[in-house]
Amino acid sequence: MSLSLPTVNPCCYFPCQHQGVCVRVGLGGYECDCTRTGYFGANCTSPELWTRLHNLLKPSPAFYHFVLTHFKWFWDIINSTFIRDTLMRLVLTVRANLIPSPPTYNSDYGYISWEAYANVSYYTRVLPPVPDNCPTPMGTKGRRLARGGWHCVVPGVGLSCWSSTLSPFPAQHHCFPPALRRGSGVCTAFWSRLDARLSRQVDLGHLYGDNLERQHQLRLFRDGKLKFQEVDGEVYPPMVTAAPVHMVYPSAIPKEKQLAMGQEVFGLLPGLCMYATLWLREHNRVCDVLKREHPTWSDEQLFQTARLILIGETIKIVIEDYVQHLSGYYLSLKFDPELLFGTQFQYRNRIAVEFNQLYHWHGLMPDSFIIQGEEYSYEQFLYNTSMLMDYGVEALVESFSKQTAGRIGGGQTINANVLEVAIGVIKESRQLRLQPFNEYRKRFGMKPYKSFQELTGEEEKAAELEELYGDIDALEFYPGLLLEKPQPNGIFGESMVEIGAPFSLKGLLGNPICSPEYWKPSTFGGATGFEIVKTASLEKLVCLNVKKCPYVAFRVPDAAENGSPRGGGSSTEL
Ligand code: ISF
Repeated sequence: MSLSLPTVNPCCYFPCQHQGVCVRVGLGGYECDCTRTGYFGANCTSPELWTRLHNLLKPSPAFYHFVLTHFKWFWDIINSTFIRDTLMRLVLTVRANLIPSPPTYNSDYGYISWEAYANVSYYTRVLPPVPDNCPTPMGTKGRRLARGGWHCVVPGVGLSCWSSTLSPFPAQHHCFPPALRRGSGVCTAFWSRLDARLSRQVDLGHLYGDNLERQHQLRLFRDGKLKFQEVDGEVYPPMVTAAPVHMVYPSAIPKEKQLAMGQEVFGLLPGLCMYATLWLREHNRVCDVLKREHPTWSDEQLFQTARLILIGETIKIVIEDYVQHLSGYYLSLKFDPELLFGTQFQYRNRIAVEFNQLYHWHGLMPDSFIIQGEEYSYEQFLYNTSMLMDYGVEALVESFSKQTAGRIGGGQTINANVLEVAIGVIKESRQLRLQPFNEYRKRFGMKPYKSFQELTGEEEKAAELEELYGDIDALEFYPGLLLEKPQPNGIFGESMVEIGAPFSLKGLLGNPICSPEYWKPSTFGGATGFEIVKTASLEKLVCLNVKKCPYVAFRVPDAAENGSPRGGGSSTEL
């Protein structure tokens, strides 16, 4: 590589391919460490023999995505054979192998260090930061100064597609590491508290709180149950006056109207309060089941065992309902930790900056919320404290299940009310010096895009992006994910799946309950509890906890009838 300026860090060029590690040597030199990459040569570009063979046989992501989302008759057969297990094992191992475990870098350490390993208050990261003092913000490519005005490049029209508004809520983290440099912020999702500092696991912190003091305030200390209140014969989370925990609400809302939930920001959206209510009812229901079987058990043992059961249920639902829906696959996904028992798999997890960035799916939020035919604006919906109990869980579940969500891929409009969040993600990525989108494409086994046209599949946005970035290799991570052309009938592009799936699956199966030591009936209070975990579903979560079972799905009913988006017809653009 010719380097005219001896002061430029050669690693700014990202010279090392195939996961080779770039190390600066001497004044202007570098070395690529190609150990165990399957490649050799100065830049790890020459494949070893078996790598060459492997590459020849390896199907492209586009190919297997096509196969997995077409030929329903074929998959209907596969799903009833042992091949389903074999494929699921393959999916899990191939995806999990893309995540470094133990974790490697963080935003302060672009090289392996004990500090980065041991300091769990940081998000980890898969790719090290762009080195300091590179010629351009993205290394050596693109413009010297990133231009502002992000809303200009998240254009596009209309909402579309087939996800119900029941699905955005899981993806809402609502929390954004404020001005915390180096991304050590706290983040929460419906199914996992994405908190790099604490458990880094699906631990249902949104239900139980993220520390013992909060948990104790939320507990009834009777029969393992959580505190609750009854309104019109229905169970809801208690008010803050009865369970004194800090909740984030506008100051105008008095404590008597604030619901107390494990996650302090859940008051923001009635959809989150609805999920909190469902899981609260489920916890107390499971406690009743356990108490019947184990009348001698203490409150503590009932509580702890119920919590493990709920964690198991959550993972089951996330894989077999939520990810199944997002993937659009005809292969029937399976949550079965035993699939991994014969393989090498590490039961640990740490949340990565990249996962946190990628999971800001605010594009799924609709423009307004239709509850029982009544339209609510964001202003009426956010921090609406009466909606949950006025309508009840059934009506909310049914309404969210039937309303079409927005779309993520293809640069669709992000609703103005959540646009600030998207802008915040990009600002954070700059502060954290995230590597370019194309470097992530390569890291996760995809070919880098050669042009903006190839990325977006059209001309107009491509030209706009060309103007802004100057070079496809300078495109940033999050904008790349949002602007990539969606896969046929999908809600997002190839990269979101190829990069998101490894983080997602590693986080789900890396849970201790999936380890051989934990995954047995006794952990869950016996065969009954184990069975609850193994047979959990979104529908059961709802229907066992309401009086009249509503329509419940991550998929809007229309799309289900059309067979869209799983192959066949094209998705409906509204
Ligand atoms: S991405 C995602 C779920 C959560 C995130 I973040 C998916 O889109 C996803 C899609 C497919 C699969 C997994 C996750 C499947 C199982 C696969 O690994 O291909």
